[in-house]
Amino acid sequence: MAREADTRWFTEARFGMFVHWGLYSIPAGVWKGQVVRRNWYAEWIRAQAGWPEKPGIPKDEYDELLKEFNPRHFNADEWILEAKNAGMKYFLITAKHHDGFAMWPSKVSRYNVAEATPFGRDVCGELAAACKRHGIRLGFYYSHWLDWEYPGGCLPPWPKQPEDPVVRQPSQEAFERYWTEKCLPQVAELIASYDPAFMWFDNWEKAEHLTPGRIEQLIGVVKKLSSSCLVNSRIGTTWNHPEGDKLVDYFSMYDNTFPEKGPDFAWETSATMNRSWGYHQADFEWKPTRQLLRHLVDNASRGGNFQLNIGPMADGRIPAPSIRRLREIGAWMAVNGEAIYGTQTCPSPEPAWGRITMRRDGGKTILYLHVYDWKADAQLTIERIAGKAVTARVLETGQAVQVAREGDSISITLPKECPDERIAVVAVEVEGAA
Ligand code: JFZ
Repeated sequence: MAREADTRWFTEARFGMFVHWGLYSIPAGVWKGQVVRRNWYAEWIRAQAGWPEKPGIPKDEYDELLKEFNPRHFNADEWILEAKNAGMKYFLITAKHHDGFAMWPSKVSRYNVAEATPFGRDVCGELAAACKRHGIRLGFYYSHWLDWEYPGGCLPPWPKQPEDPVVRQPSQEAFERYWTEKCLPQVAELIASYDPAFMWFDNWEKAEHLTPGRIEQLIGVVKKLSSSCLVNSRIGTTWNHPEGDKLVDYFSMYDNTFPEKGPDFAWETSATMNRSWGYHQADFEWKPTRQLLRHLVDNASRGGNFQLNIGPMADGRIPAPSIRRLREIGAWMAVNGEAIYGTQTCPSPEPAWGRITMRRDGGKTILYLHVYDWKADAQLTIERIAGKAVTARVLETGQAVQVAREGDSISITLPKECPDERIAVVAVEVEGAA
C-alpha cells in the first residue's frame, strides 16, 4: 500500500474551505449559561461543558439538541459560492465529528440529521450537489477515532491538563465493534454516496486503538471505492503505523500550525478564523485578513495548502466576521490568484521582505514576489536565481518595475505606488528556468 493517487489538483488548488457544523453549533460554546472554559473549541462542548468540576454532558441531555436542529437559513449554494468567491477551490465539511452525529441520512446509524432532527435533510448531499454545480471539489472530515455516541468509540484522550479527569477508554473488543459496525460502513457510505475527492480523518497522536491493521483497513475501504480519493496523515499514520505517512496522499499539520518547511509531498494547514472551529457565540478574537492572507502565502511559497475554517451558526448562516474576511480574501485573490494557484516553491532562499512563489511557463519562469512591507524605492533581492531577468510588473496594476541582474541575484526597485498594504505582488519574468 503506497501513495499512488494523483494529488496535482490538490496542490494546484492551494486554498480550500473547512466547515465545522453540527449539533454543537446550537449551544455554540455556552452550556447552561456558562462559557465552556477548557478551551475555545465549541465542537467539544459535549465533552467539556462543566469542566473541570464535572466535565461532560450526559447523552440524553445532549440529545435534546436533536429537537432544535432546524437551520432555516441553510443554503448549500450560498456556502459554496462564498467559498468559490473567496478563491477557494475545494470544500471540506464535518460529516461526523467526535460527537458521532452524522450530517447525512446514514443507513448505518439513525443518529443522523435526516432521521433524528426536524430538519430532515441531507446536508452532505446538498453540499455535494452544490460543489458539483459550482466546480468545487468536495471533501469530508470524519472522526474515525473518537466517537462519543456509539459504544466502543474512543473518548477524549485525557488527561492532557492537570484538571482533566482520567478517562477510561473502551476495550479493544468494544472499539472493534464500533470500528466494524459504524466507522468503516459509514466511511464506505460517504464515498459511495457522494464521491468525495478527499477525506480528512482526525487523529493527532499515538493511539493504541488505531492499530496499523485498522489504519490499513480504513485506507483500503476508501481506495477500494475510489482510488482517486485522497487520504490524509491524520488518519494516524504519523504516530501509529511503522510505515508512516508514505501510506497516505497528503500531510495535515497540527491545527493552526505553519511550518517554515513542509514535507516533500502534498501538505496543508487547517486554521480557524478566530479560536473555535464550531461557531462560538463568545469567541470574538477574529484574526485580521492580513494575517489570513499571510498564512495562505506562507504555505503556498513553501509548497503547502491553506484550509480556512468557517463555523456556521445553528440556523445555517455564516457569521458576519467570516463573511467579511472571505470577501476581502476573495478580492485579493481576484487580482493575485495567478501568484498562488498552480505555483511551486522557488529554489532561492526565503527572503526577509516577503515570500516567493514560482511558475514555469514554457521557456520562461515567472517569479511572484509577495511583498509583506512595501517601502517606496526599496531594493528587493532574489538571491541565487538562474535565468535572465526580462521584465517586472506590479501584478495588480501592470505598473512596470525596475529590474536588474546582479551576479547570481536579481533585484527590483519598488515604485512608490503600493497596491495593497497587506501583501502586494510583483511578477518578474525570467528567461530560462530559474
Ligand atoms: C481536532 C478536533 O479535535 C477539533 O475539534 C477540530 O476538528 C480540529 C480540526 O481537529 O483538534 C485538534 C487536534 C489536535 C490538536 C489540537 C486540536 N493538537 O494535537 O494540538
